[in-house]
Amino acid sequence: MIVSTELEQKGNLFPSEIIKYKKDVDTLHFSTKNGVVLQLTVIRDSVIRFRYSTTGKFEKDFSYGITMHASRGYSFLDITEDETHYNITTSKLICKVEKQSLQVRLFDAVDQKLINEDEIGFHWEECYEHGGDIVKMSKACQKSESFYGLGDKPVEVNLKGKRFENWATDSYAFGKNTDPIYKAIPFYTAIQDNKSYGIFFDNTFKTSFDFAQERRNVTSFWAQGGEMNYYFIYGPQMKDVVKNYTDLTGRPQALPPLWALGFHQCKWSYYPESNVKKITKTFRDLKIPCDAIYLDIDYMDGFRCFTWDKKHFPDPKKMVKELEADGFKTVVIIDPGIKIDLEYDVFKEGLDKDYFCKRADGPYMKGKVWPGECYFPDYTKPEVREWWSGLFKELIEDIGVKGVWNDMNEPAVMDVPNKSFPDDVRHDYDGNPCSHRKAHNIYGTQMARATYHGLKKYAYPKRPFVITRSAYSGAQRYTSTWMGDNVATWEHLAIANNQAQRMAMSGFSFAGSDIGGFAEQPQGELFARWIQLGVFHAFCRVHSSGDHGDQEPWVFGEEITDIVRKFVELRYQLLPYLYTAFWKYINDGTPILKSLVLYDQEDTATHYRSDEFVYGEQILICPILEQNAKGRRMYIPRGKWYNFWTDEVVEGGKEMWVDADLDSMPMFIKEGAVIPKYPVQQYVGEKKFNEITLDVYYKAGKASSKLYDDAHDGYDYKKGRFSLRTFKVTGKKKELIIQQHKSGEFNAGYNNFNIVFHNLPFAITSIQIDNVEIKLENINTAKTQAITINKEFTELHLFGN
Ligand code: MIG
Repeated sequence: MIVSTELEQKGNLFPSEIIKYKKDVDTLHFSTKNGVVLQLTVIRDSVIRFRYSTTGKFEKDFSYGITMHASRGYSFLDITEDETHYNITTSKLICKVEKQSLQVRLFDAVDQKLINEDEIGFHWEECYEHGGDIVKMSKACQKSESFYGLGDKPVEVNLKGKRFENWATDSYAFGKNTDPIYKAIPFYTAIQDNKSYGIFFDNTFKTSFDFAQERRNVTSFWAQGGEMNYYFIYGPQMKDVVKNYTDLTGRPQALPPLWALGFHQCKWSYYPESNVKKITKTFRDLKIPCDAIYLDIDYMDGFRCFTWDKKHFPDPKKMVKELEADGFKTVVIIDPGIKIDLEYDVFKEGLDKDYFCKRADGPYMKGKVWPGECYFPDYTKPEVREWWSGLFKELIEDIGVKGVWNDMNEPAVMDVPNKSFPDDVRHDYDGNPCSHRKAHNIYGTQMARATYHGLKKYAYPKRPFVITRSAYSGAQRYTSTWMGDNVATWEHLAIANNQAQRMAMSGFSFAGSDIGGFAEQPQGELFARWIQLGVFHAFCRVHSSGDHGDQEPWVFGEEITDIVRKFVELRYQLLPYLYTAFWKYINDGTPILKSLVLYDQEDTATHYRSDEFVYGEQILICPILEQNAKGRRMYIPRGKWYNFWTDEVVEGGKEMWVDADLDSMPMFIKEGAVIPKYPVQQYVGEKKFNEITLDVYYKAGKASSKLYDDAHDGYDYKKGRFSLRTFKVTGKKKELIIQQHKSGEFNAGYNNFNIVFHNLPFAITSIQIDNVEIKLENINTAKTQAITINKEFTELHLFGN
C-alpha cells in the first residue's frame, strides 16, 4: 500500500500527442511525446492487434493464448494521414488513430458506420508495489449495445450492466453471480446496430471487465500488470467473430474419439473395483447407454498421482481391460499437487530435477491439498511439461486408461485464505520468468497441455481425451472442460445452461456441467430435467460428490430411470449429428451450441434470451427449469420449426407456450433439415449396422445439411479418410428432391440410408434415384413416408399428387 507519496497523486496517466509514426510491413508504431508507444498490427482484414507500452519498450512477444497456426495476412491495407488522424483501412475495417490523444475509433469499411470507439481509451496507473503498470482501456458503450462471452461466468447470457474479474478460483458450491470462478477467458463479443465485434484481451494477470456497470456509457477492461494487449475482431456476424477468435486461440487439435461424445458416469468416488463393476453392470442390465466410467482421487495410493491403491484396485490393468470389453472407457483423475514423500518416485524425480515451483526467495512452494503437504510442478516450463507427459506412459500405454481428468489446477490450495499460491511464487513462463500474478491464470491450461501431450503420445494411434477444470483462452486446443463444483438446485440447472452456451461462444465448445449437481442431492424430477439438458451439451457427464447420496440414473425410481434412458438413447441416436457439429467446430470454429443472439443477431428479440439455444445447426432446445412444470413459454427464432415430438410446424419470431411433461422437453427441428441418426447402442461401436436413419423435414424451398463421418478414432481422417456428405433439399408442392454431394475417402460400415420424410404435403406416386425410375414395391417402404436406399445415391426425386 502506498500512502501519500507522489505516486498516489499521479493516479491515471494518459498518452499525449503522437510525435512519431513508423510502418513496418503489417505493424504501425505510433510514439507519443510522453513516451507511450502504440503498436498496431493488422493481423487480418477483420482482426487488428493493439499493444501499448508506457516506457517505449515492449515485453518479449510471447503468448500462451495465441496458437502458432493462427492465420495472418490481409487482402488490402491503406494508410493515410490527415490533420487530426492516421487512417488505417483494410477491406473490412477502418481504424482511425487520433493524433492528439492516441484514441482509436473503428468503422465498418463497407458502410463506414461506427463499430466501436475509445472513450478515454488507453490509460494506466503506475504500480509501485510490483513494478510496472495497471493497464486500462475505456471504450464507449453504445445505447443498444449488448455483451457476451467471457467463459464460465455463472450469469445470464447477456453481460450488460455487470462487472467481472478473471482469476481462476476453486469455487466449491458457487452460486449465481459468483465471480470469479474456475476459468479466465478474457474474451467478449458485443453487438450494436447489427454489427458484432469481439475483444480478446490477451493478458494472463488478473483482468477485470466492466460492461456499462460503473458508468452507463462506458465499457472498460484492465489488468493488474503486463501490457495492454488486445485483439479487435470484427464480424459483423457474431458467428464470424467467434470463428476468428478460435482462429487466433485455436481449436481442438484433433476430433475427440466418438466414445468421448457418449454418456459418462462419474462420482467421488467409485471404489473398490467391485463397486465400479457393480455400477457398469447396472448400466448394461438396465440398458442405459454409457461409454465412460471415472475414477476420482480414491483410486490412488494416498492421493499420490500415478499410483494405485492396491487394496481397492489389486489389478488395475485387468480391471480396465474387463471394463473395456464391456464398452467402458476408464478415465482417471490426476491433480497437480505432488505429495512430499521421499519414498515416492514422482516426488523424488521432480525434486531431483528441480521441477517444482519455488517462492521468491528460493524455498519450494508448499501447499496442502488431498495428499497432505505437496509441491507443485511448474507446468510453465517446457522441460517440466515434457517430464509430466512422460509420467502417463504406464497409465495409458500399459494399463489402458483412455482419458485423464485434471482437477484442482487453478491451482487450488487448502486452508489458505486466497485458496491458491501466494503472489510471490516464481514461474518459468516458457523462458519469461515471472511471479504467480502473471502465471496463475495460465497454470491449469499448461497442466492440461502437458497431460494432453502425454495422452496423445501413449494413446497413439488412438485419440486422447483430457478434461480440465481451470482454463485460459486457448485451452480448447488440448482439452475438454467442466464447470466445477455446482449444486443440485433448479437455479444451478439454469446456470449450467448459461455456462455451456457462454463457453461455446467463448470458443470452447467441448464443455458441460456436472449433471444433477455436484454438491447436495437432486430430487428425481430435477435429475431428469438436468439429463434432458445435459444430453445436448458436447460433454455429457453425471458427477456428484457422493457425500449426499447416490446419483446414478436408476436411484430415483423407475419413472425417472425410463426418462433418463429415453434421453440418453436420443443422444446416442444423434451422435452422427453431434459428431458433424464437432467436425464443423474444429474445421471452422463454429460453436456447437448457439445462443439465440449468435444464431440470429439481426432479430433484436434474441439479445436478452438466455434459456433457448440451437444445438448444432438445426435443433432448437429449451430446457425446463422449473419444478412441476408441464411446459413453458419460450422464444422460437424466426423461420419455420417442427416440434420434434409431434411434427407440428410452428412459425417462429415469437414467444409461445410449449407442452413438455416430465418425459419430454421443448425441442424443435428447423424446416428443411436432414438429421442423421444411428440405431441405439449401449456404447459407441457396440453394434455393426447396415443402415442409418435420415430424418428429412420437408420445406417448401431449399435447405442444406451436412453429415461428417470417419473411423471415430485414430488419425486416418487427417489423411483424407473421412466422409463428408452434403444434402441439398428442394421442396416443391408435389416434389421433393434430395441431392447428395460426397467427398472424402472413408467408407462407413453401413450401406443404406433409411430416409424418413416428415410432413410431406403429398403422397408419393413415383420415385427416381439418379434419374432412374424405381418401382415403389422395390423399395423397403416400412412406413409410407420412409424409404431405404443405398447411401451412395446422387439424387433422390420424389413425385406426388
Ligand atoms: O476438493 O477429487 O471439482 O469434481 O470430485 C475437491 C474430488 C476435489 C473437486 C472437483 C470434483 C472432484 C473433487 N475435487
